[in-house]
Amino acid sequence: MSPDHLAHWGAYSPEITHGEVTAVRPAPDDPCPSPLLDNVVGSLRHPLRTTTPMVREGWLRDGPGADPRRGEDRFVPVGWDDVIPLLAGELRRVYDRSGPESVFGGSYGWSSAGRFHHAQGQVHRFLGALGGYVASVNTYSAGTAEVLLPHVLGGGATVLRGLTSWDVLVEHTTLMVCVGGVPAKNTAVAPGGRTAHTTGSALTAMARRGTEFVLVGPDRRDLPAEVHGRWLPVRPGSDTALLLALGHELVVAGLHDEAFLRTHCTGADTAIGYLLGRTDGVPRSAAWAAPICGVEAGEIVALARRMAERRTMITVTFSLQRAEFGEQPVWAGVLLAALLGQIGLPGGGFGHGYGSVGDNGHPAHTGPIPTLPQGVNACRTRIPVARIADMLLRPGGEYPYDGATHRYPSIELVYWCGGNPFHHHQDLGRLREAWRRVPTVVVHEPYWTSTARHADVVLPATVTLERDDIGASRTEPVITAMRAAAPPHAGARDDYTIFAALAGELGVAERYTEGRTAAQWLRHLYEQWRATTPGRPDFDAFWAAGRTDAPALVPSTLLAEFRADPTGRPLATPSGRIELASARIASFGYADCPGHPVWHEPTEWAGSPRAARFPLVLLANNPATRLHSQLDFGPHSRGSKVAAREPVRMTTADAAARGLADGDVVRVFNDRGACLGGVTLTDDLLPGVVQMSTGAWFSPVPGVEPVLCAAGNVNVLTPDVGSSSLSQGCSGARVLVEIERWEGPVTPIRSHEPPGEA
Ligand SMILES: Nc1nc2c(c(=O)[nH]1)N[C@H]1C(S)=C(S)[C@@H](COP(=O)(O)OP(=O)(O)OC[C@H]3O[C@@H](n4cnc5c(=O)[nH]c(N)nc54)[C@H](O)[C@@H]3O)O[C@H]1N2
Ligand SMILES: Nc1nc2c(c(=O)[nH]1)N[C@H]1C(S)=C(S)[C@@H](COP(=O)(O)OP(=O)(O)OC[C@H]3O[C@@H](n4cnc5c(=O)[nH]c(N)nc54)[C@H](O)[C@@H]3O)O[C@H]1N2
Ligand SMILES: [Mo]
Repeated sequence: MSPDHLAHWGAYSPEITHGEVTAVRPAPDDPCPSPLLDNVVGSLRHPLRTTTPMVREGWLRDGPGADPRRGEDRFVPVGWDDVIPLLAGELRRVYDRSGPESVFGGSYGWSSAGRFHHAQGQVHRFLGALGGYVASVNTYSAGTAEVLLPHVLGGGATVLRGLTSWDVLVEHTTLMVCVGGVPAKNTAVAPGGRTAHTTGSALTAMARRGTEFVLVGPDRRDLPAEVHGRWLPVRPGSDTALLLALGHELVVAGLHDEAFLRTHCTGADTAIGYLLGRTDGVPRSAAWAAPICGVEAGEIVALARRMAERRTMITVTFSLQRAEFGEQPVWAGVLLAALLGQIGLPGGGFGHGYGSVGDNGHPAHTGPIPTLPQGVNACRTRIPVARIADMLLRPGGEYPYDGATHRYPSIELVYWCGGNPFHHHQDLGRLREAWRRVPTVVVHEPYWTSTARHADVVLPATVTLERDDIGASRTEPVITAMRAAAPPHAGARDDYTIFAALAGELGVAERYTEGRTAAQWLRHLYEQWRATTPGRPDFDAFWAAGRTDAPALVPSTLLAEFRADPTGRPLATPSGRIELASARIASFGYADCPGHPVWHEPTEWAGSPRAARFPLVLLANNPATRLHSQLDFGPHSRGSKVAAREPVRMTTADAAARGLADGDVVRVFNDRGACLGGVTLTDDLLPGVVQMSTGAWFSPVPGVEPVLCAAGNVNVLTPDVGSSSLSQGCSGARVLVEIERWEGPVTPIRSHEPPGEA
């Protein structure tokens, strides 16, 4: 039987007893179903569900305004009939007084699978119908590369969307150098969900056919043991130095492909000049890189030679660019692959994020899939997504971004739907301060997340199992009829239904709904799609069958075509070629991102002055046991906790040096804040490196400054600085910390209970 539901972490069929999920059956053809499915059990009637509209007591009593109580205040239940006119009145007030440029509707977040009930799309449509809103651009995932790569390899389609397919790698790649690994945990997840998780089997097929793997990185767990990779344990943040040194070695040994550099690249002389130290007298040699990276020079030389002998794919994970100077490891990876002359050869070259997400490197459809039209946004003001706290703290302030100077708007109302900034943003103590300056914050949420707790108006949203929807995604062979499996919990309503009621109150119903109910929209979106995709059954037949075929999946051939005919099929860069040095980026004059790949010592790394106070490098990466913060209370996520806190993996030596043992509760801290975690000992990490995943629900202990999170949310520690002036991306991947035993009282985790009611 085909699965009848989709989550970002896979397709499944739920077993529901008395309105609650008691078990899940993964899609029968999924070779590697994700353990994250278990988190769905018990999630429908969980005590952390929002049940009725809630308004913050201080906001209700004193009206909109900056308020230090936001996040600590109690909530007042307000019925739907009262909350809709109340909120509509506030929206009208803000739009009339200050216009669309005072409403922030970026609303970044993964929300849930499903093409119609896509929370972010719905809020965009709604605010668009009201006249527009300040939007955000780029992602927390790959925001730095999203700005860099169009300059280097051409628009997003080239590398972020068009990786060489895994089956080509299985056939042709003889060496895969995995900078940041190909972490199996990450491939559980793909936007929109997949019915089959196939990245793991592709990796093992490669290993079986004799592909050699090298893991470059601080955590051995980042490459599945089955591929028997060699571990080159480089210090976090030093990868650029390694990649440059590998390139240097190719050049001095004469192993670089001069013809390819001449015919397919521009700026090779500048980049090579830097490698050789022609302008500053510092050759980026193996001997130069060895002490930076913490690996032997001989190892670097040997790896460079091996790469030149083999059909080599270099992959760099997204995490490397989620950091200060995050452009550099990506650009240096492209430079190295270009020096090898293998870009566009089957199974060779450069890939960004193989293994970062489960759909990367899989054929995708080029034809349309059913999609909710997001409407028009008449407001042109946008911010780079991770600059939210800066925007709220510095209205009218200027900032550089991708070659221009921009100005932050002055925000009076924040509307969030389908995301959790109090999970995803950095330096949460700073975000909390910024957030308290906004006059009004509105959040739709199925659960009492930390963002919901920091809102003034909280509207309870349904979850996917409570509504009909259409499931489809980029690399999925099928379109799925996602049928509702349970009634909405308590007073929860669909985002669409909520916005339709508000739109009615505000006189824009027709613009938002186009006169359709949610059920009519599903039929409309499907039929509209069917008109472009012949041979598919009508909506009723599709709904009865439970699925239909998506458009054909096509492997990407863009770089192969460019290789075959660089003038006839140029890249979408200024020169039409691979830009190893970019005249355009150089013309921006950014010291933190000059016109070619360079090594810059980051602020947050083991070799920096900060390390004297905070000597451990914390990898603050995406969690193995959930998607971000979603369902952190679910059985699989909860089962991973140590003493109910987020686990902190550390080596036996680093623990012993601090008198710590497995299972101890510790305080992980720096000058931005602290969080509590539970020690897990491991031998898979480089000494001096610790790892703690994102996504534990922010649980600030009242009255403690700087912020102390009892649950273990690492984003109280991470720096809220743009990756560079070019991209202004998220820098949350790594941070310096110190760890000590927690001697304080057993601090309750308040985020595991709903907030207080007035
Ligand atoms: N330090 C550090 N920080 C990071 C990262 C890191 O590696 N390190 N990773 C970053 C990355 S890559 C990302 S993508 C972000 C992820 O950040 P987010 O995408 O914001 O995280 P989620 O926990 O997925 O939040 C989605 C929210 O939507 C809610 N939701 C689900 N379905 C619906 C719905 O139908 N309607 C409504 N209204 N709400 C719904 C969920 O309950 C959940 O609270 O985090 C980033 N933050
Ligand atoms: N299970 C699960 N899977 C997910 C997600 C999730 O929340 N849960 N989130 C999804 C999303 S939105 C995204 S964007 C992707 C993110 O994909 P990535 O950004 O690739 O994932 P991360 O886990 O943050 O980082 C991958 C690995 O990089 C290593 N690393 C960190 N810093 C360095 C460094 O300086 N050098 C080297 N060499 N390695 C380093 C870490 O050990 C880490 O395990 O994951 C997706 N997959
Ligand atoms: Mo992401």
